[in-house]
Amino acid sequence: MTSDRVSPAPLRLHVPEPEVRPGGTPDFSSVKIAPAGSVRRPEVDANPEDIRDLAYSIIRVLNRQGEAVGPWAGLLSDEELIEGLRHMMTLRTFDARMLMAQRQGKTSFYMQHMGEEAVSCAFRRALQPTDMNFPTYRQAGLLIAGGYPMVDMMNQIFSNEADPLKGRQLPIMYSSKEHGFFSISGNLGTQFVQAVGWAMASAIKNDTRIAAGWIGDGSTAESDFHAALAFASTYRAPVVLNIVNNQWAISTFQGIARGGSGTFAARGLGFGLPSLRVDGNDYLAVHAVASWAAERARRNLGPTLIEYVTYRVGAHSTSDDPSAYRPKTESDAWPLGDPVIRLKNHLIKRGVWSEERQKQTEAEILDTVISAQKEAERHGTLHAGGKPSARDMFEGVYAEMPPHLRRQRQQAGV
Ligand SMILES: Cc1ncc(C[n+]2csc(CCOP(=O)(O)OP(=O)(O)O)c2C)c(N)n1
Ligand SMILES: [Mg+2]
Repeated sequence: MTSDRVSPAPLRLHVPEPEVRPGGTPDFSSVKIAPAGSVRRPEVDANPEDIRDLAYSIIRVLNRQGEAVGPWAGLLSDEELIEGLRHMMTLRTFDARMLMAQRQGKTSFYMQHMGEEAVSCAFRRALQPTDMNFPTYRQAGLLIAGGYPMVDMMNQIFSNEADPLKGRQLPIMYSSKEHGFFSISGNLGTQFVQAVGWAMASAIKNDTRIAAGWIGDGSTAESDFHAALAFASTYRAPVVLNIVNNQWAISTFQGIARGGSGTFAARGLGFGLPSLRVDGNDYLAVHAVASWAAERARRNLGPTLIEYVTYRVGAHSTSDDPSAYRPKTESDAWPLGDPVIRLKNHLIKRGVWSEERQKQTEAEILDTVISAQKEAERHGTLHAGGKPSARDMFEGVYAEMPPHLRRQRQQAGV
């Protein structure tokens, strides 16, 4: 008889809390980090069932002494690594200049990559130029490392007369089919399903191109993330599914979206996907794991889920102030270090680089970025100079313009 029972305690929810708040001492002691070189490298055709442990560790190549160690090391030549360092440094300089341009009112908005440069720069090297990325707003390294002209990126940021997207996208939401960079969508999560759909289409057409989907830790809470995994798993789509866990989703710490799964990579296990976790601040590790996954996709062995463990050092965007929600020194305490410094130290250790060459290269890159900026500014900035024509609004949407738009265009006199 239910009426005799003691009434149960009221129900309540569990709301995860970040360990430290502003004013507190940063603490990453709960981040378990496997020693560099300690995680095995399975064969590319490994059965996902046999490598479930890789979702709970962290694949790392560069150790604290700057040496490349273990089974994931040794894929890139000295020249390729130096080029990789240059890409990351270029992205960092590009960010610094564009952040300043935003403060000067030359663009309305900017988002930087500080701390996460290795992820997109090293990933790009693992793909073929004809493969297709479905990026978020924090993977401009795909363009920089893919040789996309910086001037075109800046023209887009300034929404000027030479903006390849004609002012139709928010600044930094680039798009370039030729460079395998699908138009960025501000609606989080959508890139993941589209990447899987594109990969399925590629297989249906008997093509050889693979796709890469990109999502942030916070955005994995979107339904699209789970729908993408279901389709990728069922049809074994030729796609690499990338989760960039930079610890924060604007002001929300990663514990909210991660839930009870332990790691973001572990989400893939329920879908039977090979799920790997990698040190996102280690250029060599990112490249090695991305190459493993790309080969798997290309050999028709199906999708791979990769979690990049990294840290968003800067603000979420120019509209954000992180001091409101995390200690100011938190990034200094991040245990995986800085991707640029780590690769630099590795190259010095290899005897192919020096602090002096680093300084020279920094100066060279700054010159290149400044001249690109000067060229872009000649085409206009947010409040000065040339703008895309109002006529552009009507172009490139319909093969045949409907009568009501033709009338509107006539009325506008463009
Ligand atoms: C569907 C949707 N919901 C909310 C937003 C607002 N929003 C923009 S960025 C962001 C945080 C995303 O965090 P994360 O996925 O971790 O990516 P990160 O910015 O850290 O790279 C939010 C909530 C959005 N753009 N789209
Ligand atoms: Mg995030």
